[in-house]
Amino acid sequence: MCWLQTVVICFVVGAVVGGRDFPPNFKFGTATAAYQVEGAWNISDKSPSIWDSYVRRHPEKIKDMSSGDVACDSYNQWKKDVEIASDLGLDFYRFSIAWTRLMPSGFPNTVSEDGKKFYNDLIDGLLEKGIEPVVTLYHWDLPQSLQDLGGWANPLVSDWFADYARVVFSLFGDRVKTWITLNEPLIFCEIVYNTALHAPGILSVGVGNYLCNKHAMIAHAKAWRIYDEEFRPKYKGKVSLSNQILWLESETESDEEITEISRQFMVGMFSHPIFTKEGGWPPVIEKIIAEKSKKEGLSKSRLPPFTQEEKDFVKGTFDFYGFNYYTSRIVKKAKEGERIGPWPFAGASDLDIHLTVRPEWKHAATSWFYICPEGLRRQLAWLKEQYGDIEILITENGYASYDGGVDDQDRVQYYKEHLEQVLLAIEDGVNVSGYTAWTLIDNFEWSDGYRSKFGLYQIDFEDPLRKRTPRASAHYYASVIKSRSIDVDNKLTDEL
Ligand code: PNW
Repeated sequence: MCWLQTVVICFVVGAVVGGRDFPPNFKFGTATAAYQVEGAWNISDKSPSIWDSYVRRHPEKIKDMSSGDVACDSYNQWKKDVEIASDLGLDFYRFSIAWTRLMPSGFPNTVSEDGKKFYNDLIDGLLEKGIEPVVTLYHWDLPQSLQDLGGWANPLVSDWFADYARVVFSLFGDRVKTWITLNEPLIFCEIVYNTALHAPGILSVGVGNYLCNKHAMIAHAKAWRIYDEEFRPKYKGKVSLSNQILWLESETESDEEITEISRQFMVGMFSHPIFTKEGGWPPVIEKIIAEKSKKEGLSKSRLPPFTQEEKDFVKGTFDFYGFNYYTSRIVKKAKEGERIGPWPFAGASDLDIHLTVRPEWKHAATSWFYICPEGLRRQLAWLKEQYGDIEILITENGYASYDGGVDDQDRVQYYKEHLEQVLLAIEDGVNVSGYTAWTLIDNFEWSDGYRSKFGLYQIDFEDPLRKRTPRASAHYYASVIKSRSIDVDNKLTDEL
């Protein structure tokens, strides 16, 4: 073989292999959320959250009539969670703090000793194993006492949240360097008030959702500014929020405009106020809702405006972009009387669109889940185009199955295909700094109860100790982390 051939072959092989490897500083993690895993719902001085109340008032809203009362019992079994996180070789573990466990009255006049100890132990346990704690302040479990005062529809919620954030930063900020203020306002505002399918189960279509959206943006900004002024100088951490995004694609070229408007609706609503120079709602969305509200005979838009002062206060309150990705949709203009299509969609009522999926996208084990790995890369490119070259941390991505077995090759496939898209996005020049698998262990999947499973580890929910068993996907993910490459064995072995 002549030298030129050798060089060409080496170059091609190098490019292919290189393209399958993650950059050396890329971080891998898994995520959970307090209500989904902790259990111990009424232990010690913990007060009820909106989910504790919701599953009692509306057991019929949960497919298997279950609750998170015990869940994975992580409140008692947290050492096992740390152990398996360490077995996987995780760089970080993302979990959330239950506001009602740490501050039972919802206000900073009560800080629970038990709550403090639980999160201190968990954080220290992770650090001892060399795993970085990534902490979410709010993953949907508002204190019921604050819900009784209006919850996310009351503008005061941003002060309640800010007070809570200050307590959390002051207790754990010395050891936690990456913070997520809010998980998916799209879901806990838009979906909740437009469908009442999650706690608190209040239906207020086109009104409650927008109040919540605005208050969530202000709450996030207050928390970020508190961190920035009072904690960043000594702790030097990073704070952002996590947005859940369905990649939206147009069916035909003529639907491109409405598709872009839909993206602004779904992503822009929770990003434009924070991540753009001008701040505030995406102008196109503000206009649509104002016009609709006027036609409806209202004196003001249902979307509460930001004052200039509020715009300035909210914009720029980020250190990275937190992004949760699961699925995609095709957007078409709705025909007369046509419904929005497969749940969920932000502000469905104000956009006359119909969402579908491509026939080749396989359905996973929950109503809204169709598999489209390419959507992840396209969404990452769109985020860069819209908000600039900012660091993006993928804070969730994972697969739902009904089958709880351990040889979960379909989940392995999902991870492989999505990690491949992350690599391609990095090649495209998007600054993706890390990836989080949802989720470490099977857990309470909100209105699906325990029917759909997302875990790398299977949980035996019949076992009082909630035994954790690694699935093939856990072996695969551990190998990916170890080799920093996606081309690894996906067989079930007894290594973990
Ligand atoms: C996220 N969608 O919710 C949440 O952050 C997790 O608590 C949850 O368990 C996980 O994803 C799986 O559901 C989502 O409609 C809710 O595309 C809805 C969607 C995606 C994620």
